[in-house]
Amino acid sequence: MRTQVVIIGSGPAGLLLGQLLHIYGVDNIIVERKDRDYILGRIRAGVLEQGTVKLLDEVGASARLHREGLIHDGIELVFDGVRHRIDMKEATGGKTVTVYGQTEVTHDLMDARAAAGLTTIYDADQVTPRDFDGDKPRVTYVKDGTTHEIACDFIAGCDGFHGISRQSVPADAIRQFERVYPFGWLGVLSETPPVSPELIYTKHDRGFALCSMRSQTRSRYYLQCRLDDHVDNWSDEKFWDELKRRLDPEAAGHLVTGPSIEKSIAPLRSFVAEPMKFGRLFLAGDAAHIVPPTGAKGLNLAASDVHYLSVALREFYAEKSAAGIDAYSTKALARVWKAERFSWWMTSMLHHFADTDEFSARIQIAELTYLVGSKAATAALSENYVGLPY
Ligand code: FAS
Ligand code: PHB
Repeated sequence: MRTQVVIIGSGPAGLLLGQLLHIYGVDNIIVERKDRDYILGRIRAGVLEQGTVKLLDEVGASARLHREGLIHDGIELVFDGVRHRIDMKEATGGKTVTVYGQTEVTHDLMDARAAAGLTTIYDADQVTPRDFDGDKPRVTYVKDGTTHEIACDFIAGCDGFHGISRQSVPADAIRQFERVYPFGWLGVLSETPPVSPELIYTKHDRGFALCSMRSQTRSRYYLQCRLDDHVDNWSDEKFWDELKRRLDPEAAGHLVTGPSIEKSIAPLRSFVAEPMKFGRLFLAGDAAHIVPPTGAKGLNLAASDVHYLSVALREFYAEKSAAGIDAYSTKALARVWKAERFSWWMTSMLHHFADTDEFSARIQIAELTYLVGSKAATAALSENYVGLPY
């Protein structure tokens, strides 16, 4: 087989890149190790920046998003038992976010890809990017016991944090920056109405909590938990009781509980690999960087990466110019590090650090008190949360 770009990974980064390249007239094949249902079974992000929505508009995969997505003008912060609203729309001159699950984004992109008749190879084992340091890269994989090869011009590593692409880069060609946080997030999905119309981020001595949603009838909640914790330690009843203890009295009183339909624990880390280009291999999305989900940036960074990469590849084929692909890594990393900073800041401000001293605890409260009392600080949080310009 031969194509212009082989995309490794059928998550949001790979799927959105595939559609952008398609509308730009660049042929592409996606090679994915799991199957469609497994990918759609993963519950992850929930908040889309306006830039991400615009890219989904551009590839014609946003009709359901505009029907079912929830436009949010603000978020709420709770500390010392008091709730404070951050009016992001007012602070950014009209910008908002859309609450719409990553699972739905992935579903819509898969449907758009199928409608365009584009090739996705699922259940591909031993996917391996090869010869990307030359001008004849190729990708091999095993399916149904047979080894296959796809010759191409470029390889896009959109295979997530645990993927093969970053691991295929020689160790001396890549630098990695990481901070692992001493806690995780225990997430629950429930068919219950959201506790409040907007997201509530809570700082509490017992730990961080987040109240989010997927629709007016489906809610998503998170509790900061120990890294060595396990979902089996958390009955639904224990989860709801702990969530109520961390919320402000009004939210705790309004919380509608019910059976969990998904329960999982995710570790939190900040991670960046530099550069994001190695010859004819590009990294995009979680393959290149990870943010703690506190700032709702992970999925949105994947979108901006593939925006830069698709424009660069369109320029290569349409204008025979390598300027865009040569500049991709620098351009993407500039936005990545700003999102890393914001996600680290939100995480540091809102979580309980067991080893923290009294001084650090006071600084956290001072940070929050200043934030909700300052137009400038509110504007700074808001412009990062709704998404910095591309
Ligand atoms: P993905 O990991 O989504 O997709 C990579 C794809 O590559 C997968 O389908 C995988 O099967 C495939 N793959 C991997 N190795 C391969 C190989 N060797 N060969 C072929 N295919 C391979 N972000 C938020 O903003 N908010 C959240 O609340 C949030 N929660 C999260 C919870 C969890 C448990 C995780 C892991 C992430 C969470 N994220 C969250 C971040 C998440 O949304 C990512 O940013 C987003 O999935 C990034 O998309 P991709 O880069 O496409 O990577
Ligand atoms: C979610 O709805 O899953 C979500 C929302 C905001 C975050 C993290 C996760 O910061």
